[in-house]
Amino acid sequence: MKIDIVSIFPGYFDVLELSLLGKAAKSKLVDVTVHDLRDATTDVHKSVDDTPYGGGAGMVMSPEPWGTMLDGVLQEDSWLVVPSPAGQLFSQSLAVEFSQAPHLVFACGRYEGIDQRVVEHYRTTHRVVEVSVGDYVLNGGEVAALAMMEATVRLLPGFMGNPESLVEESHEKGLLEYPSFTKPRTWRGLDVPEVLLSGNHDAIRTWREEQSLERTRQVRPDLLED
Ligand code: JEK
Repeated sequence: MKIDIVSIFPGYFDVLELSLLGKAAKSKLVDVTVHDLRDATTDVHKSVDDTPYGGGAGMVMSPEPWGTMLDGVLQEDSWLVVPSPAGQLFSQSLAVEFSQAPHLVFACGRYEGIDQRVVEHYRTTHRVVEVSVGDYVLNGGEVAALAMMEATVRLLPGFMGNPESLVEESHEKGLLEYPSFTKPRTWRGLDVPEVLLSGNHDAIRTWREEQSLERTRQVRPDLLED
């Protein structure tokens, strides 16, 4: 999979070298290129923003550098992903869809976001997705893009040789995960639940299912509706 990222803070993505994503890159599973939006500006000040039509606080990213940059980066088969607090909520199912795309382009805005005509324009030629990573406000799209990339790349066949846990994830189907334990058996007076030491795999499976269900009831009852 090829991933291109456009941002005025390309340094944000230096962490990709250290992360699991870096390992995926070294194993040729993904090929990530980061672009500085300011390289697509034409004025001496390399300006990328302007005041909003209609008034209001803050600045809006100008469409011109985005158009220049994206015309160069987008291919026929690219999906354009635009992190936005007003986007559809990112989810595991969207991560699965992204993992099946040949080319993802992340357009990371700053300030109050990108002139909406950029999305409107590329919708006529490409699959464009405006996505939010949660109901809170970030300062830009970079951290959101990192989260979406990590969720996507770990699903690629061959990533970290981990098909087993992916099968398990698809079994859990919308419930929170059960708690995990490792050695020692007793830590600061706290014991590992007896059933996990029993060797009774039916009992362990049942206990884990109950734990998942109970945790979901307590913390995320919305996941249990219907
Ligand atoms: C992309 C710029 C910053 C900050 C104004 C007024 C209520 C805020 C844009 N889950 C997510 N949260 N935030 C983002 C995100 C934030 C971004 C950009 C993504 C580009 N910003 C910013 C304030 C406002 N709004 C109405 C909400 C707009 C995000 C994702 N993905």
